[in-house]
Amino acid sequence: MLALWVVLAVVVLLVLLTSGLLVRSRRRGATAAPPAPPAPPGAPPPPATTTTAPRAPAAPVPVADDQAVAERAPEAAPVAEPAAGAPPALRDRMGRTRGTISGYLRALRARGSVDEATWDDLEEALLRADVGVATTVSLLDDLRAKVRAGEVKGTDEVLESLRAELEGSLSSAEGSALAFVEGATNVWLFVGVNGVGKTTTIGKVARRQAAEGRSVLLAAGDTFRAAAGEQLSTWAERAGVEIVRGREGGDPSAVIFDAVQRAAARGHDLVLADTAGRLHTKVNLVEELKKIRRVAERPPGTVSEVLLVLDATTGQNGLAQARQFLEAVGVTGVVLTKLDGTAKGGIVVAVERELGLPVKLVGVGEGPDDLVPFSPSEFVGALFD
Ligand SMILES: Nc1nc2c(ncn2[C@@H]2O[C@H](COP(=O)(O)OP(=O)(O)O)[C@@H](O)[C@H]2O)c(=O)[nH]1
Ligand SMILES: [Mg+2]
Repeated sequence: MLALWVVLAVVVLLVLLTSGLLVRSRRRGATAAPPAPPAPPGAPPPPATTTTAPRAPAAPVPVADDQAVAERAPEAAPVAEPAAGAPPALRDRMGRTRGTISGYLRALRARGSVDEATWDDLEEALLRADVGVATTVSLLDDLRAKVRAGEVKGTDEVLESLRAELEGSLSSAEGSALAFVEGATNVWLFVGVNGVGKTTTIGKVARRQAAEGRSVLLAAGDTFRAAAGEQLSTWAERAGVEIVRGREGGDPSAVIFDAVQRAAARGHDLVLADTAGRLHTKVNLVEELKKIRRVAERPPGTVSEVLLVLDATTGQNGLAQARQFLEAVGVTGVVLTKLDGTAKGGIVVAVERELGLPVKLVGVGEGPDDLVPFSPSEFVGALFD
């Protein structure tokens, strides 16, 4: 009897042991990483990170105004993010603006005939998209005249004509690449009020320009806020480019001057200069920007772009702000940011027609690749299709 109990106990022990082992081995199987899926045919090789890394440090450059330039970073090669990817499609990021306009257009097409309600709806659609009163009135007056003259008939033709008119009024920007003088130390100045996206845009531009083979150096000309320098340093690291920074509250012109000298000495061909959007109340911002520009122009510096950064979500108010910068610093083009977050994308049209400036770049998100060259045909196509 005792022997039977012993045999039973051994059997139970064995069963328990083997089931425990099984459970453990199953668990191990479940936590192991699944095998990587095979790469799709024709997939690109993993991006190289070395293309955007800064050059090896050279001999130190004399600092022109040592009270202003307190820090330079990074001396050691930082680890850059993977090479810049393809920018997103403009139309995919314009969802809110497209939503505003397309409802009206669908209703108009369904009605077919052109009457007073057609003009009211068109006016409402354009105003809601923040094309602006002056531009809307002038666009629709031209269209009405064409309908009266019998040149344009029916809703489809009216919409086609409006589309052509809009595209035509934006054509100054089609293919307007950012200006760059070969063999020079180019400076691209970024100006605009606080919060519009200057620093973020510089980070995105740095990444793309570096990926295209230019040797980029960032100049932290917003010395008003300590956080602005930190933010630009982070972007410099992400893009794998050098940065010249100043002391908080230091002279921004001195930072730009030092950055240009350093770029020339080290063979960087493009300086992206950040500026403050607001200064200490005693200092006039426009006067400061004029000084920065003069300093940046001193040989070997060549200011080839002065980009006014505007926030699309501020709509018509942004235009009013913009005017104060225009003449003072000789703006060459506009970067319109946050087009992804607004239903008021029509501001692009107002910027071009009312400021007479080309929109060169459009910000469509907060990520490093969320910046696209502006294409009028793509923009207008996204509104109408
Ligand atoms: N959604 C969106 N946010 C943006 C874009 N560009 C900048 N921002 C955000 O806007 C805020 C202000 O940007 P910042 O570069 O600091 O503006 P700055 O004061 O002009 O330098 C930040 O939170 C950015 O992430 C854009 O194109 N889309
Ligand atoms: Mg900033």
